[in-house]
Amino acid sequence: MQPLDTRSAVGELAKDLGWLEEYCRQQPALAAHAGSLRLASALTRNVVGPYLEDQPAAPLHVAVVGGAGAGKSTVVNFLAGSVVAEANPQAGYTRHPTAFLPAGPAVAWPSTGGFLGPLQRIAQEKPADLDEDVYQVKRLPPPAAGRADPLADFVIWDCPDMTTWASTGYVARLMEVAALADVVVYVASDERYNDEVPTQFLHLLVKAGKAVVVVLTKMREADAPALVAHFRQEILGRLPQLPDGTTPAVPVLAFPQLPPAVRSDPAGAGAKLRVQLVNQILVQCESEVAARKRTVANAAKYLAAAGDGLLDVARRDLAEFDAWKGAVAAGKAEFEERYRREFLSGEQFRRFDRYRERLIDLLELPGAGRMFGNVLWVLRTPYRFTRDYLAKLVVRPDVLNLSEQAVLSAALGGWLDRLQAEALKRAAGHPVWKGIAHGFDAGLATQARERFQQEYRTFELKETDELEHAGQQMVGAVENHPAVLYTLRGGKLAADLAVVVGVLVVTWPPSWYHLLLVPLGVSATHQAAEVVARGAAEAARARVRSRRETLVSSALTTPLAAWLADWPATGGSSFERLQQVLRRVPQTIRQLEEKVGAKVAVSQSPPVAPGGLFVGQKELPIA
Ligand SMILES: Nc1nc2c(ncn2[C@@H]2O[C@H](COP(=O)(O)OP(=O)(O)O)[C@@H](O)[C@H]2O)c(=O)[nH]1
Ligand SMILES: [Mg+2]
Repeated sequence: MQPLDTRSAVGELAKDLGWLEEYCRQQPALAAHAGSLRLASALTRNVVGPYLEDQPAAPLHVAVVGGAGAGKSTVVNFLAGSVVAEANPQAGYTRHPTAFLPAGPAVAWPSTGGFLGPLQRIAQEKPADLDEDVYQVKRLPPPAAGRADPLADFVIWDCPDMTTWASTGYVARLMEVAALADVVVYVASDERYNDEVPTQFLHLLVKAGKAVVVVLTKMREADAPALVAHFRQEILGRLPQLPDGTTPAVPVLAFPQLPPAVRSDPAGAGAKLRVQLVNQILVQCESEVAARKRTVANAAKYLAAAGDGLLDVARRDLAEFDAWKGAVAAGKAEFEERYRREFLSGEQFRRFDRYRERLIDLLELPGAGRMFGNVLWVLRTPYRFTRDYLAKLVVRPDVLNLSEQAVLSAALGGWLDRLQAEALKRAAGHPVWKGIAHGFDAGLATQARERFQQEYRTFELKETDELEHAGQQMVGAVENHPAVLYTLRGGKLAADLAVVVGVLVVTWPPSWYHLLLVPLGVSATHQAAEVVARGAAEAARARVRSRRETLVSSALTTPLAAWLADWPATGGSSFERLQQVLRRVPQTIRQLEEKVGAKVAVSQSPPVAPGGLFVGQKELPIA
């Protein structure tokens, strides 16, 4: 794979996961799922992408996360060694992440597309409650003379609170930074250490293979060991296994109630705690390259393992969409069947009789022949009377055939009622159906009827056209083909003459009653011509019926069914997109996982930079 392929694979995966995230956000019940989708796309963009594009490992990232008022900003200050983050008693105060860069040479930021998603870097200092898709960057003051900064190669992130999955804004921002992190410091206070949402978030981070350090805050000093033990058992005890089957080791530190003097002087009065915390981070990061490699490898493993679960919603929704489409299609078939049964089968298309009569007229001789024809016409008078009399006896009065429009609108009513009933029945089972049931409450059926009405107008024009066309075609087949016309006329004339001559020859010399055979004979030839014309009319009628069936389907039911089927998917193309996402995401994840695996394997033993990054820094001098 060329670098460009990597880039487009990363971009595509991130885009697909991002689309699915947006899609899930439309269903409030899926907020947490949307959050994990955001984490997945952010892992792709912020970790996998830069690694595969050979971005340098430095700086590593530490993200401080946790519930509202847990003490995150306070912990950030301990990591930084000075009071740099706004600690604020107001819950939910921090709305966007802030990155604290180490003092010293400028820190290189990855230059890959999609890094940190929509988050824009803001240059000016802003209060932490600015609720926009931004992140702030602040530079740490240089450490006091004679002291080294133990986290000189780390960016420390202060993050928005994790209190609810329902926020689209700051949860997404939090996920961007959490995904980026090589080490996550999870902060929980003694009174809220087992809150559900932060705990779910913690579990998610561990599943994603993040190195996590837990800091428990604000307990009484004497209660610290018990709380730590309790937390290990209750919260960490329920941690899921890692993708490789092991249970993650998560160190837990206690930051008991700190007097303001300690909080305001983390490098001095608070140094003991600071050393413990920094050491926990450093032991997770043997070297930059190794730490980043672990972050990336775990991210790829997580994506591969979680990919299926991440797509669950899509798969389920697609199945429900398919069920809805099935119901729409079944309704369409029923509609068409009803139209066939209640209208088409009984419809005579009377207009056709006119064309049939014209066809028979065409067979009459023009010009001088008309005289002969008139004679025959007179001769056939008794036949005509008898025929019309018999026809009256035989033909049943027209069965009351419902008008086409009445049948269509009844069939439409049936179709919509059935769909509504189905939606109501299944509404409790799945949001797709619930949405449809709501739609019916809000006038979906009326909308459908209006659309149908519009389509019906076009249909009406087309059906009149088609009927005329079929009739004219039938007559035209004779009228416009002189050869056919003269053959038929000639044939009929020949038959009539043959009858007359035949009667005369056979009965010569004819007596008056023999002559009666002449009108009988010419009536018979005429009857034969009528039978043929009737047959032609019937064939044309059958063609019109089948054409009409096609027309109902193409002009009325197919467009309406398409509209109904797509209705639950706002925008109209969600089915296709869901299908595409389902097909593409597992493939792309596999490709990227392979690529990460190969790259990690190649650089298995990285040379440690001279004067290794953390050498001699594992133990901080306690002031
Ligand atoms: N009494 C006491 N207050 C603390 C301690 N740690 C943090 N606080 C206060 O708790 C509030 C929330 O802390 P902060 O670090 O801003 O939490 P965040 O919302 O998670 O960033 C602030 O008013 C802090 O001053 C502590 O150990 N003891
Ligand atoms: Mg804070």
